[in-house]
Amino acid sequence: MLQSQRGMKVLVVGSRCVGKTCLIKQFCRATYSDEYTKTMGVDFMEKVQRVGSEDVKLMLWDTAGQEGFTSITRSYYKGAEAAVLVFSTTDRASFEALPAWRDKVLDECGDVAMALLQNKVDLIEQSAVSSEEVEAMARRLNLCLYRGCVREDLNVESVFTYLVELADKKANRKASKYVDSSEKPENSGAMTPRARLSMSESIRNQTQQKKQQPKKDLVCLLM
Ligand SMILES: Nc1nc2c(ncn2[C@@H]2O[C@H](COP(=O)(O)OP(=O)(O)OP(=O)(O)O)[C@@H](O)[C@H]2O)c(=O)[nH]1
Ligand SMILES: [Mg+2]
Repeated sequence: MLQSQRGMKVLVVGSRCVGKTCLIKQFCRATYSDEYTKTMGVDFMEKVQRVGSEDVKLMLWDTAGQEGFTSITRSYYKGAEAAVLVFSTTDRASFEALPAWRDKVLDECGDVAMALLQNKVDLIEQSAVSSEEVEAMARRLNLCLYRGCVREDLNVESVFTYLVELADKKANRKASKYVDSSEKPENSGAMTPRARLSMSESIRNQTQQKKQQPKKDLVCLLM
């Protein structure tokens, strides 16, 4: 029997020349080039990724960092369930722009799964930001930080796997809230068996999620 495959739209955002297009090409096609061709407008690629026991079709949306966060159209962000915020080790401005990119995603998509990717760690000798600053930024934005290198394919797949798992957790949390509010019988102290079942499932999910949730101020540093 044919099973429908789950799709997930993931945004790749960040300033110009930080490696967004390379990241997507490395992940989807296992190719990399040192040549820089700036992205014009918006582009996207797909990849089916196994996460746990499920295949998820990731649709990775790429855009021109040069356009900045003001001019990018709403349609680019519409329906996204996750976003990776990329900056470059050698470009301080791309690091300082992170809060604005995070706010743009929040404004357009709401509280979707997000992660920070510090790219080009192969150029750490020419770093424009200290590791303390980067960790402080991740803490401030309350986002998981990946230090990666698209060129060497370091932490490319893991950042996307993390995002899918986080997006799932967020979706489960939303679903359990919905079940809670819709299944409780109105004007009655008694509960239907279905409502009771949903309720206990919801409580079980929430307890499990609490156990899995990192502490608020925790920065996951993944090398
Ligand atoms: N040293 C090094 N260079 C990288 C790495 N990742 C990407 N680059 C280089 O950085 C430059 C910019 O990469 P792109 O992927 O085109 O950057 P972008 O963020 O898509 O840029 P825009 O499309 O202008 O927004 C290219 O010359 C890449 O080869 C990396 O991990 N290490
Ligand atoms: Mg690009």
